[in-house]
Amino acid sequence: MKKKIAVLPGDGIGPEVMDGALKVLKAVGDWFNHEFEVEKGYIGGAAVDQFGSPLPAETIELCKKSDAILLGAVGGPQWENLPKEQRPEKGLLGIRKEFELFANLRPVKAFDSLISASPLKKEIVEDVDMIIVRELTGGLYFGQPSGRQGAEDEVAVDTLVYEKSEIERIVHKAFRLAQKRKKRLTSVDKANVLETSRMWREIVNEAAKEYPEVEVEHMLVDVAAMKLMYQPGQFDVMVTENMFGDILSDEASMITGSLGMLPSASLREDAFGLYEPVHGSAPDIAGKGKANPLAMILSVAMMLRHSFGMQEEAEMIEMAVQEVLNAGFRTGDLWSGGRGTAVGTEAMSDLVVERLEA
Ligand code: GGG
Repeated sequence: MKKKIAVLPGDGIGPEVMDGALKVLKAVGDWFNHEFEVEKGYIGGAAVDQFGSPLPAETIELCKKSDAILLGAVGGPQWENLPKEQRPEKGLLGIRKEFELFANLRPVKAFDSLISASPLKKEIVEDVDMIIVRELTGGLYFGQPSGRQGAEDEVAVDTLVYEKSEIERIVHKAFRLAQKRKKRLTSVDKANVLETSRMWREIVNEAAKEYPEVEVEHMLVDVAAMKLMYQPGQFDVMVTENMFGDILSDEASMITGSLGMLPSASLREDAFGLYEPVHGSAPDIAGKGKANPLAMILSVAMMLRHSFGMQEEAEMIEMAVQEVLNAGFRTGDLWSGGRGTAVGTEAMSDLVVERLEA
């Protein structure tokens, strides 16, 4: 099979973890005789430096002629004081909006050999196999007005807006996913305070009539945050709005041992998608060869499965990652001393590639 992939390494540790992921992609392509044509583009701070914009037209064009997008990370202190429209994060938000990638799937499951790496108790972590479905193109991240107001900019405004259709499409996506899994859906909101959440609940209740086999519960976001730390095994599919999903998935990453383990897929209704690690650009370790490449590598597996229908290829990557972890190799974020072997970004990626080639 022949596929074209837009590769946007971005900033900070993005390029390092992307290098490892591309080696993995090549190894899978060679094994299965697929032709993965990759073309690199700019996004985030790197794009600001090159083109003066965090999402240049060249990048949008590249993505339009591709079958999927792989993205590393965006952001860094050197761009923090730029005007809002030029900040690296605007590139990421912009690409999600441009391609209507409204559903961000973030699976949370600890690899067996990492259960002890989680700060949570073993018996809490071992049952977890959940997926967070985060709405990605609405809510506080995009609502208008947004910015400073008042004669002296003494008021800061962010607006939380959701249109019915935006909630409907993410809720139905989550129900369909729940149908294929354990048929349990937790909808997370703040309906005791927010109007958008009240509408969210109404829409979930209405949609639920079309999926009678799916058991639905509503949960306030504060309760969900607490339950993720002491009863995460009760969740299967969790659907929530943009900001809550961002926060809850970082929290849930602790179940897997590290934020460096969490991949994600940003999808719409067709096969096209953007795949990126949940983690950001980690400027404190950028360029030091310390970053964990596994979330980026596992994002490649998600791309193969969701965008290209390559189930066997995706499983082969996940198995290779499992074997490397079982053999005791750990990047710094997973390393707590004791037995095992501490490795850096490149070595970890090469170990996965070795397993794929074996
Ligand atoms: N790979 C994800 C990344 O770069 N995240 C940085 C960031 O700005 N994220 C905002 C968001 O995901 O909403």
